[in-house]
Amino acid sequence: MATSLMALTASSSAEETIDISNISISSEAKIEGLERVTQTLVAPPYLPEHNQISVGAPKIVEITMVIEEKELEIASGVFAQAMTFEGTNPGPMIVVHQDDYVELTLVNPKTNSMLHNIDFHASTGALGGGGLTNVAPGQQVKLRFKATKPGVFVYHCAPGGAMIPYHVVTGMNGAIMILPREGLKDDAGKSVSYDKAYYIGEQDWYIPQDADGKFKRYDSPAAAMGETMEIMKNLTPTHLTFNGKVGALTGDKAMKAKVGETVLFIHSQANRDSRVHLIGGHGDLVWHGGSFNDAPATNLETWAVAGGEATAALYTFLQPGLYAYVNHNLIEAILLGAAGHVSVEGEWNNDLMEQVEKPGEIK
Ligand SMILES: [Cu+2]
Repeated sequence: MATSLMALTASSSAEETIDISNISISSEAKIEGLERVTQTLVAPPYLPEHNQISVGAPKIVEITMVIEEKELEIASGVFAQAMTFEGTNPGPMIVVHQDDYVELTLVNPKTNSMLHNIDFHASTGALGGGGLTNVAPGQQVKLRFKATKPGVFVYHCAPGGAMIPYHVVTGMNGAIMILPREGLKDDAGKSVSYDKAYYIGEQDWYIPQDADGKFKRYDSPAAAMGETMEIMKNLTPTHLTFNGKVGALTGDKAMKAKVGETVLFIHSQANRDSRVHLIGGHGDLVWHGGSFNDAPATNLETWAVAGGEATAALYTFLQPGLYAYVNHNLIEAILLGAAGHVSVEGEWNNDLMEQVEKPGEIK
């Protein structure tokens, strides 16, 4: 096993490493005198502490992410040999403002078995930083990129060859939000803000089954790889999760809001198309493809999330109760797991909806 793993990591590393020794540098980073701040990452669905409108000049935002290969229970009694940023699926949301610099230290502890890296869809430069961040177990690397485009964007591991889809669908992806310096604007260009924000990372999983249909459990990502790849090629996931486990955002783990509160929902899918629907609510403002420079669409019922992108939707809750937040392929939501809940407190408004007669005998 050790030999085949070495071969896999060695070949994937060789394919994707960028040789920058022959590239002449035309412009140095303009970071002289910029304030450095450290962002403490938190586990999804929460976002790190941040200002919606930037304060002062652009900053260098220092972030550390530790890669963790770990077994995750993705549904009751179903286990995946997952690969993660910071131990969670999805990885943590990063939040900065346009023109800030993101300075990421990526750590691959020696307890891991594989080579990893990170490709930021938000960044500009070959392979999104993937070629400059290859780290073997026991190494760390530091990458800085300028956040030039405002929006929400996926980041993911992409260590080369077949390892790219394997690392992405075993959990190694997340998202970054780059806010416009003056904050978000509605379709008419008027400033809007949110009372709270949630990050939902949708993940497709491909878990092999034994002859009796029981989901198999493996000792390491390398041991799981061959059979998992065979299931992956069918393009039919066995499980779809919001935030790493079927039911991670339902019941007492539901997202919470109050009547009158405006909530920003950021949804990412690094590999596969999805379609978000809030049952009982709407997307008041939806930034298609996550681009904050475009005017948001208004009053949508369902919004598409293409594989490899994040989207953002703003909704002000007007009624209390339990809202289901789903991938509106309802087979994927109900049978495979792509569903969460938003539990909303407050007073019911009969003007918007009322049960005029209770269920009773047909008259
Ligand atoms: Cu990886």
